[in-house]
Amino acid sequence: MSHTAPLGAAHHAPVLSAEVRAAVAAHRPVVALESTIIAHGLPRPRNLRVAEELEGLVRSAGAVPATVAVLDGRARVGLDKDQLERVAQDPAMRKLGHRDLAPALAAGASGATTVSATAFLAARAGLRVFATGGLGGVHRGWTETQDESADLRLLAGTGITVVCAGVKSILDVPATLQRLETLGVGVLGYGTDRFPGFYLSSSGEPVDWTVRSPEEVAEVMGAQDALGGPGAALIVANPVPEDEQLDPALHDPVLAEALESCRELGIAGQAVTPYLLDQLMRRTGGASLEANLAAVRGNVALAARIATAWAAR
Ligand code: PSU
Ligand code: MN
Repeated sequence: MSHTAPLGAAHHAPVLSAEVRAAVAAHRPVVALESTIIAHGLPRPRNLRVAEELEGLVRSAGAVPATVAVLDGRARVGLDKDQLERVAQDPAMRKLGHRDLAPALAAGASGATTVSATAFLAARAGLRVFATGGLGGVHRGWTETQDESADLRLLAGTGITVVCAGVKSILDVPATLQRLETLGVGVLGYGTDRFPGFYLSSSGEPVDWTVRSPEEVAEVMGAQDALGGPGAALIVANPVPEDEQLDPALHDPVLAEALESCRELGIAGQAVTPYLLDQLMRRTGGASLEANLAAVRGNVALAARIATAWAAR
């Protein structure tokens, strides 16, 4: 390393893949993708096919995918084929929120990044658009557990546009929307005036702002930049199409059973969300998985169009 390189722990800086680095430098559209959904939110071996499919969706829309993960103590933005395979297949991949990044880098550990860690690393790498399934948020029973996903606080201080199907329906959705308001995170309904419900097209809660095209989202991003001030995320809440949603009549009773079982087993902390998603999948005979995948696909495709509209400005 030359003496002009940054002193200290330069080897802990995020590593952009060559493709992502070139795209960022040339202001071409890039979409950040998280890896926790791959490693901990979807069953093997389908998760690898989904990871590849999502990257393919971004590419076919003319943008560059940047899946984010930590491998052997390196934070990576943009993975090659082998690295993506490892995220999907290695059972030792940890679940890393933003606060876990420094210890993971220092320990040389490997892990998948949640929304909080992905949004942080993607923004550091200069990316503006990020797609996921459903955000974390305030869990039901918050008064007992104080379980609120670190996603919310991180998004409050990170200037990135997150395309999602709302927040996971296993959460207390009205409380999460209230927290987003308090934290100053903007919420745009994409083609809807109802906040989407992750597996369901609508959570029944209203949203204050509706946009109808990627160009409109880019306009909001531009206005946010022009205003200046502390960066906060912009949430583009994109509903799963009604004909691909989970049957709403199935959702509520099955979720109640899953929550009960989670309580009985005393599952807490980072394990709660993967446990509930898995329980819903089992108790709906796989139907929740299909709805989750439909939501993610729609979000990734929309994120690619938003990144393209943003790059064209
Ligand atoms: N969206 C999905 N499936 C997932 C997640 C999002 O469709 O598994 C992940 C994201 O990584 C999100 C995390 O940040 O779930 C939330 O976990 P927690 O509630 O422990 O913060
Ligand atoms: Mn939590």
